[in-house]
Amino acid sequence: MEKKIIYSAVQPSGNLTIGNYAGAIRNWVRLQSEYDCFFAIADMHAITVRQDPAELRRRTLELAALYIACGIDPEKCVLYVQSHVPAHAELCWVLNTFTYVGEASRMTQFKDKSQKHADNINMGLMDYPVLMAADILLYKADFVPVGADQKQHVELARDIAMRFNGRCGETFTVPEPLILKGGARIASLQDPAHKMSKSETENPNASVFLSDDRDTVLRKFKRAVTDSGNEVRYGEEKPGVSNLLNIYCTFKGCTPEEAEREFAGVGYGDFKLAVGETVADVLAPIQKEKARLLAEKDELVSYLVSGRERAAYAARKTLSKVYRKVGFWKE
Ligand code: ATP
Ligand code: LTN
Repeated sequence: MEKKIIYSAVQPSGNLTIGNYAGAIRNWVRLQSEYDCFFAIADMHAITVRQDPAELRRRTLELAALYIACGIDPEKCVLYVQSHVPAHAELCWVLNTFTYVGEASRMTQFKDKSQKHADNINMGLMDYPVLMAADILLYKADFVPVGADQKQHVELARDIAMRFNGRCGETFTVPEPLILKGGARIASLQDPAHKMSKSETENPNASVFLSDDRDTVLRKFKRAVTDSGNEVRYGEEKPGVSNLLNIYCTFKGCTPEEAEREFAGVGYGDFKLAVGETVADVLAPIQKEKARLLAEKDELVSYLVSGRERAAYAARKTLSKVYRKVGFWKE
């Protein structure tokens, strides 16, 4: 039986946080044996917010190394850089004509980012989910594993696919978001009402980065906000502690009940230390492998070149079909 197809991507727009790991990459590693997977580095999405060119280049390679260090097997999966495959921009243009301005402007991320970058509300920011739909639809993805914040974009991709199929005939697979339980939303350590984000740089203690050394990880958890009371348990009135428990379970691989039992009678200080140590233990081997891959670049580059070729082949097939369906002439 043919394997179902998975597609996902992360933008090289900042240092990855444990939120990106828990909500995205960690889950991909588990999916790669069961599905045919395409994992991209979404550099075209990243430039919707101003980037320093040299930094973007550096981060792109770093993200590729990180994918592999986290356990993505570049021989099993297609791991590639989005801008290396021109079909993304080409399909995006066609899909733009199947997307309403009203739909795009209702996207939560567009509204958030417009507020955050009020001096640069560019067309790309609004077109972001259409480019994302192009990513997904080019590879006929059945499932798109993402954190809860991206669900709305995958739903728009579904709507665009159905609209195109309805008008031009069966062309695209209609994708489904795959929101995995646990780690789907890791909140900021300083404000549990907001998600932990890699572009949050104002408060240095809000996000734990995958590149943070042990001391930094422990310090950030030590400073994490907790709640009133002194019991370590889940509860709506305990958003800070619940977030820390969530992180603990994700990194330890245990259930919420097991974690609550383990920390019964333990004070906030010791609890935060235990969470920090657990996270730091998981990060250490990832950091070591990432450093090795970046030091011996040839291996990394060869994975990305092979990924580009495999991705371009699959994408070209879909794009040719779309061009035919919309009526573009070809000799
Ligand atoms: P930015 O701050 O640049 O918008 P981000 O940190 O929100 O970035 P993205 O590149 O938008 O990260 O997301 C990459 C993947 O990580 C997505 O699948 C997203 O859902 C997931 N993700 C991001 N932040 C979190 C989080 N705090 N908890 C769980 N998953 C997350
Ligand atoms: N917008 C996504 C990254 C992304 C993506 C995709 C995710 C770009 N293209 C296609 C899934 C499928 C993000 O910021 N997380």
